[in-house]
Amino acid sequence: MKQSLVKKIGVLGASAIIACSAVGAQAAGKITAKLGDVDAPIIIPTHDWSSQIVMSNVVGQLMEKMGYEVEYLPTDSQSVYESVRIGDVHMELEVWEGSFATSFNAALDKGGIIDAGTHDAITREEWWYPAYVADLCPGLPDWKALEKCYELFVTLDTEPNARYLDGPVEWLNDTRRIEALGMHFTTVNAVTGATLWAELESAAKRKAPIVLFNWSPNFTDVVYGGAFIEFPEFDPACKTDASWGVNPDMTNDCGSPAGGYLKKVAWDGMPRKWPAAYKVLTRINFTTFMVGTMAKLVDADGMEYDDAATKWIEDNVAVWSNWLYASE
Ligand code: TMO
Repeated sequence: MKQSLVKKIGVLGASAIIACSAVGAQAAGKITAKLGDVDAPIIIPTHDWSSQIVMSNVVGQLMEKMGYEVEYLPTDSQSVYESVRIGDVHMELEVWEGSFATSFNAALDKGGIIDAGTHDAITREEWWYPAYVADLCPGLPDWKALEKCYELFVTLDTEPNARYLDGPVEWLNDTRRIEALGMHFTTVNAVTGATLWAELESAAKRKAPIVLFNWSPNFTDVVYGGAFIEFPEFDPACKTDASWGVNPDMTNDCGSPAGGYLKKVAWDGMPRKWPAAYKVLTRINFTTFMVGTMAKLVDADGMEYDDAATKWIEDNVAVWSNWLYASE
C-alpha cells in the first residue's frame, strides 16, 4: 500500500508540489499553536456510515502530517458523546442534528465536551425513495400519497403492513411517527448502514418499490436522484406537546428537521494537550459536496475507507492546506 501511495503521489505531481510548499509554510512558523503531547495518540471514534469513517480518516491523516500519532476506535454513535466528555476518545467529526442532538446536548449539560464548530454542510435525515418510485406512486413526496400507496410496499415480513427500512437501532430513528400518523407501515431496522445500500441496489435493479431511511449529504444525492418524504414540518413542540399537529393525542406526528446542522465536537482537554490539533479542528469545515464525495468514494466507487481518505486529501490540497497552515 505504501508503494501504491508513492506511485499515486508521483502521478499527482502538481498536487504533491503544492503539498510540499504547504509543509514549507508550516516550517516557516505560520501555525503559532504548539503541537503539545505528540507521544500520546489522538483517538478518533468511527461509526457505521461511510462519510463519517472517511472523514475521520481524512482528519486523522492530516493530523499525522502535522506530527501527531492517531488511533481510530469503532464506537457506538450515541454513547460517543459520553466517551468524548470523559476523554476516552478526543473528538467527533459528524454530529448530525437529527440523530444525535439529544445525546450531544446531554453531554454538554454534564460538561467535558466542547462545540468545535459547524460544517457548512446542511443535513437532513428522513424517509427517502429512489427516483423511479415516484412513477409508481403518484403524489410523492407527500406522506399522505405514500400512505395511499402503502400496498405497493407490503412485504412478506411486514404484511399486512408496508415495509419501512430504517437505519440501525443505534441511530435511534423514530418509529412512533408511524403510529402517530396512523400509517400502514412497519419498521424493519437495517443491521448496518451498508445493509441500506445493498437493499437499495437490489430494489433499484428490479425497479421494485422501496422506502428507506437516508440522509443528505450522501452518495445517493448524485447516484440515485431520489427524494425525501415530506411529513408535516418539524417543530420542537411536535416532540413534547401531544396536542400539536395532526394527531391531537400523540407526539411525533411530524418529520425530522429539514435543515439540520453538522457539528464537530472535542474533549475539553484537547486544547491544552494538543493545542495545534485543536486549532485545526476548529478550522475544519466540510461542505455538502465534500461530505457526499467521501461517501461516494466508498459506497459507489468501492474504495476502502483509508484509501478514500488518502484520495480525498490528494484531490483537495488547497482546502486542507488552508486549515493546517494558514496564519491565525
Ligand atoms: C447518522 N446518519 C447520518 C447515518 O443518519
